[in-house]
Amino acid sequence: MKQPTGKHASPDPVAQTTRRAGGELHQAAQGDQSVLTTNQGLPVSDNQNSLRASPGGPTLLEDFILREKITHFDHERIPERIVHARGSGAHGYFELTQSLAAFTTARVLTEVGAKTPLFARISTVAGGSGSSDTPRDVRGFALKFYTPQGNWDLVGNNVPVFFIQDAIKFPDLVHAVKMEPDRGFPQAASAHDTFWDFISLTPEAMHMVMWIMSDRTLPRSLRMIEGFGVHSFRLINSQGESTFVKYHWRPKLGLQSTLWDEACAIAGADPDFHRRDLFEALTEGPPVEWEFAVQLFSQAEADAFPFDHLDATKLIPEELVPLQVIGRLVLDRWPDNFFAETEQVAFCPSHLVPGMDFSNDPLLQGRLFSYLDTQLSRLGSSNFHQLPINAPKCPFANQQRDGHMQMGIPRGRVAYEPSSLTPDPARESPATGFRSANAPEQVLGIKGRLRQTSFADHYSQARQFYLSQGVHEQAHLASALVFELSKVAHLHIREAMVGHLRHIDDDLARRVSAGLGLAELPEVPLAAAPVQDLPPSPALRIIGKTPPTLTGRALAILVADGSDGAAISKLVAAIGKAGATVKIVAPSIGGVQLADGTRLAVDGQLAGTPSVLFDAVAVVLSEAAAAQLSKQAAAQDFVCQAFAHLKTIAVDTGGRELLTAAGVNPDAGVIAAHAVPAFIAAAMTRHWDREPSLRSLA
Ligand code: HDE
Repeated sequence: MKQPTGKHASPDPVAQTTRRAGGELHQAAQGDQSVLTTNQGLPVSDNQNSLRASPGGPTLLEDFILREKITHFDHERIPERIVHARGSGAHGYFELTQSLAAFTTARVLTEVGAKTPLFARISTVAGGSGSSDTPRDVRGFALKFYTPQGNWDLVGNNVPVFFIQDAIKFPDLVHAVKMEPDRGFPQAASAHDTFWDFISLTPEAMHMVMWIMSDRTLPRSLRMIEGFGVHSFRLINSQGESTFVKYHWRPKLGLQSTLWDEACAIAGADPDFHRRDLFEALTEGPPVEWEFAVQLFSQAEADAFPFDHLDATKLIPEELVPLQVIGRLVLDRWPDNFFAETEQVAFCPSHLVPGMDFSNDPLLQGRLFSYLDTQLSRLGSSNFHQLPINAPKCPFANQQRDGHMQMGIPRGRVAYEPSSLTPDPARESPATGFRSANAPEQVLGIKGRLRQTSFADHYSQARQFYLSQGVHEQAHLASALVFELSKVAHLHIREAMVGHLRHIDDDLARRVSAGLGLAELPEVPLAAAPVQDLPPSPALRIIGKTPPTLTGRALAILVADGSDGAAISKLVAAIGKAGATVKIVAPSIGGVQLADGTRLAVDGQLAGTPSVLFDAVAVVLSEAAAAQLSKQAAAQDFVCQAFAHLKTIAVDTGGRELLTAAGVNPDAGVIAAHAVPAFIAAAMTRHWDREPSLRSLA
């Protein structure tokens, strides 16, 4: 008989014993699962009434079925993530289209055509797990690739830079942005004193400030954000040579954001806006896709950059090191269970595979410690890798044993290595195992709490970002700063921030100063390094970067009793053909009776389905309905807000009447409902030229 080996031959020890297809835990290990049981498999006869001493008497302690059920319920929650608590997950795969074999031995990056399964979690940062989806915030974009050589976690964000240069400042940053500890608010908002106090005293954050005040932090959909690995990593080839790499992923649906007041209104209308959008897209629509790209560069090239690429407050402009698209990242399946998968997934930047390595970025180095540590407290056991969502899908074997909630049953007497007592023990593999890069660097020096002088330039890339933006995006950024700093009670913090802006762009500083009503422009603070004039990088914009499209967007048609069914049908068909979804909105969810007497089903009731939830709207109303709706605030808001958010509006005669009642002066973005192709073409983008007439852009 073959000796047991101590190897965990199964990629998923849980699967062998308790998991059935679909990832669902057995309630009863075998047989008829239609019978309700306790966790011990005991069939339950009555799940409605607890065991009482008499009909009106006390409940008996003996009722172990009640106690098991309540006890399990009492322990259902685990600590939420200290940051990125609110997130949505999705399954998918990565398909390599261009081999990086010259640079790495990692199979996930060398086997063209191979589909590597992955799990993605996209999150906000500051808010708790129950906060809304659309605050102004960075989005985390974490990827777990289940590669044949082990799990590779690429734990990125939708912004390519970060607030700080050294991990030791991270707890301060997070404490500053989270709700203030004495009052417990604000939730999911950076617009408060402690955040801006910390930032105003942290000049290295200024580049990130430009990004978070831009529309990048107001995504229209999680399907329409970019992803960045942020740090420089290393790839190692079969000769042991190392190349630096930055990872990028770009949405096939294009980059798109909302406006600030639109994002605020969405939070009220649908706090789950992004989660619902992703859920609906993955359960009803085609898979969602990103182009996966890399920037590759050598140490010699890095030495010539006008900044230090190991400083996570810096990016490498695409114009300097072009992006090479090497694959497709596809999300195609909503998780079966939110807790088991999205909540329990545990990403760690230290999870990489042979052929990859870290760089000396001091922020990254700190992250290598933090994530494993946080999973231990969040998931409560060093066996968190055994959870189905975290377990590698390749074989894994070692002599680590025991611990809380050990779910496998390791066999045999040997739990050490090397051993002679097993014929087939798991051994290290010098040929295929992970090796740290043999990078051409000598780590010699005097130990100390150090920061390189090459990390001293805090303003040049902030200036480059601001000056790269178009006129509308610059205005949004200035308005965002005015909004946020207006929520700061302490004048000296507002002034200090405007002082920093003077290094970035004097016009920006003036606009924000005027918006805040400061008596005079504050002093310019000392800069640790001269501010460089770097060439603008158009790739940093949103507007204009994405070709106009309706694919993946959502439109609404506002109708009521007496609406023209033929006009509605033509619009619905054309919207569908353009790749967008369409929802019928009406005063009542019970449906409407069209002019021809037929009934039309309705997707949303007007008061609960405002136009902020859509990319463009059409209003098709009989004159009688228009007269009635013209007196309704919800109907007026529907068109007013669509107009204010620069959306295309199609109207028939009744719809035009509603516009007039709402005080909307039609412009080129208001199209006749019968001019369907013109409506579809116009709906593919916002009407930016409308904006100056609607809001004073600080
Ligand atoms: Fe994180 N970060 N982080 N972070 N981070 C966490 O890990 C941390 C940083 C990012 O969907 C925590 O599992 C430190 C940069 C994402 O589960 C924690 C530092 C970037 C997620 C942690 C950083 C990120 C996290 C909290 C500075 C972009 C959510 C819960 C050295 C490249 C992952 C957890 C998910 C989560 C620590 C900075 C991205 C506490 C110490 C830079 C997407 O471990």
